[in-house]
Amino acid sequence: MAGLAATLGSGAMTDSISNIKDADLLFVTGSNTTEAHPIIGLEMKKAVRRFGAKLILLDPREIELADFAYLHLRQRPGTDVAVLNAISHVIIRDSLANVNFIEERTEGFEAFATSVREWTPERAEILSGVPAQDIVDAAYLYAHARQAMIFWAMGITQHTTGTDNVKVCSNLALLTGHIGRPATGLNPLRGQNNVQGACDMGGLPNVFPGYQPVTDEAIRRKFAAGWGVELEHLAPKPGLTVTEITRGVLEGQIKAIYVMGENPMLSDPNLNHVAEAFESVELLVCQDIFLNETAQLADVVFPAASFAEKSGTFTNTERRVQMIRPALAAPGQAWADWRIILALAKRMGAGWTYTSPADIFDELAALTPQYAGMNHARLADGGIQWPCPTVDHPGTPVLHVGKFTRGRGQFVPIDFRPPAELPDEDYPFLLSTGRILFHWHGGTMSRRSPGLDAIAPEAEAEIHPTDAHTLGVQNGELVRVFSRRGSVVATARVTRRSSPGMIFMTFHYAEAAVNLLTNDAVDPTAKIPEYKVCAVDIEKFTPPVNKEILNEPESIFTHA
Ligand SMILES: Nc1nc2c(c(=O)[nH]1)N[C@H]1C(S)=C(S)[C@@H](COP(=O)(O)OP(=O)(O)OC[C@H]3O[C@@H](n4cnc5c(=O)[nH]c(N)nc54)[C@H](O)[C@@H]3O)O[C@H]1N2
Ligand SMILES: Nc1nc2c(c(=O)[nH]1)N[C@H]1C(S)=C(S)[C@@H](COP(=O)(O)OP(=O)(O)OC[C@H]3O[C@@H](n4cnc5c(=O)[nH]c(N)nc54)[C@H](O)[C@@H]3O)O[C@H]1N2
Ligand SMILES: [Mo]
Repeated sequence: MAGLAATLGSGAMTDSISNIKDADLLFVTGSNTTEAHPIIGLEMKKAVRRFGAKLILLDPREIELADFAYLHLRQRPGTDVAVLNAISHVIIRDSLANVNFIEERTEGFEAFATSVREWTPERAEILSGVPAQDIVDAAYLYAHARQAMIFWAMGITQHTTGTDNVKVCSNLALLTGHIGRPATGLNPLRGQNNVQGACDMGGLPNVFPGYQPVTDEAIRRKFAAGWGVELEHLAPKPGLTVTEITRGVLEGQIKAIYVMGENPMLSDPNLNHVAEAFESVELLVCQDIFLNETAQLADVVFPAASFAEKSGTFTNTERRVQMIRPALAAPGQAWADWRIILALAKRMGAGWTYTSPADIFDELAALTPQYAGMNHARLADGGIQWPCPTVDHPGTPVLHVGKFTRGRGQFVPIDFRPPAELPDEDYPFLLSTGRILFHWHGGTMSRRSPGLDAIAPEAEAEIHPTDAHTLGVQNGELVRVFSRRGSVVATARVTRRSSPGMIFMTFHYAEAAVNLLTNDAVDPTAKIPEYKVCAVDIEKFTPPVNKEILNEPESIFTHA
């Protein structure tokens, strides 16, 4: 895998945040940008209000960006392939495609054009609920724009069709040539402050740093030499993903888990299943800045220092590598993560000699082409965007200029597949999960802030007024939401933000851990779980004693 596919796999923005103001069209889908990426959200608002950009929003919910949208397409969750194929259909049908770009820069157009021939806007409307005329309008707006940027986040990827969804976005950019120039491109907004960096460092089961595949013997030789280890110690077989590890424990394949800065006991899907695995694994080691729900089950806990207490680099969503420096001393026995790992490696007999994060970075840069021209001394003067191949290279604000890394951009025909579990007679509502501005994931950090907890103190279930009326539920009353896998109690928030038949909840509240409900079906390629669609039912709830006790399993999910 090379080039565009690898970039999409690595999921970095192909363009830069500072170029957003220069776009005349923003296509945002599956990203609640003003809540989850508020700084980028500000740039989008500025582009629309101050610089006259048009915003197309493809999102099932009436999020804040809807107020800024020229066109808001509200699809049924899980029907993005239908809508985006239909937009491509109109672009080809009405001769809006960028023929020169397709000829010079792409391949696979004919097969792709054939694949979307049947995807009329009318057919997409039946599946998605988006009016056919809105699909036509979106096609014209996107194709006619001079500079159009596509943005997406978890609303696109957290599906069993996540990879397909990303590919249909890519087809759209190739069809119109909206890539490889400033203020265009495919711009996945990465989630955590350093998830981009973690992936760049090889924090994935199938690659070494820089997305270099473990299956390639030449690559393995290079890393064996660079790391000073025997070739046979570098496994040629890709490892397991998170959901596969959970299953691996239950099937007896996995004996030990070492968790660093993650809280799977709240963030993984189908928590009852996860709990079974984490309770039964022979050895569980957790390295975290707090004793989170997962660490509470651990045999060994290593206290780590937080971002504000250590030095190193974070790489953000636009591929910018930036230095962090300690502003505070780490409390108690907490150490920077690299020191903990180094100490452990030494006890296990590894001859590691690293003396600082700068030292580790130099080894990384020597083996990772995208980072080759960077070092801590250079980064001290400001962040640099990869690829940065040499020490005098300024970094790369826009990817794929003039040529795709892989050569030609590949069109990929994609057929529609429905989500793994849809509402039925027994579980008639569709549950979608995500975030609000005020909290962070399982709340391990944000719920320790009295200010944030005062603003958003309790778990809510967003429900449409029509459904609330049918169920006899008033705004602010308690409801029980339950799926085939579990049950939680939350406060009803009666609002038109979600459509009839849909419930939206966050996963920020341990006492109403929404992942007790979610489905652990995953995308076959990316292995990302389908957090955005599962079937639930909902009923009014009268608390007998204490609502916290009803969320199972009580001992683990009650927030400390
Ligand atoms: N305040 C805050 N900010 C955060 C985080 C946090 O926990 N709190 N977490 C960070 C992390 S790790 C991440 S990954 C990002 C996530 O950032 P986002 O992905 O923007 O956040 P989500 O709330 O998961 O929801 C994404 C959007 O997808 C929409 N959606 C739901 N179903 C579908 C669908 O089928 N198709 C489409 N196209 N859209 C759909 C939802 O309505 C929502 O607007 O946020 C980061 N920023
Ligand atoms: N239902 C549902 N579930 C989801 C999602 C969804 O949209 N819906 N989104 C998914 C997504 S995109 C994500 S990214 C995951 C997030 O899931 P997690 O990553 O499991 O969630 P966090 O709460 O961010 O956990 C981070 C942990 O890192 C610790 N930590 C913070 N800083 C440091 C540090 O410097 N060193 C160490 N060692 N530890 C540190 C924190 O204390 C915390 O315990 O959740 C996923 N789960
Ligand atoms: Mo994320």
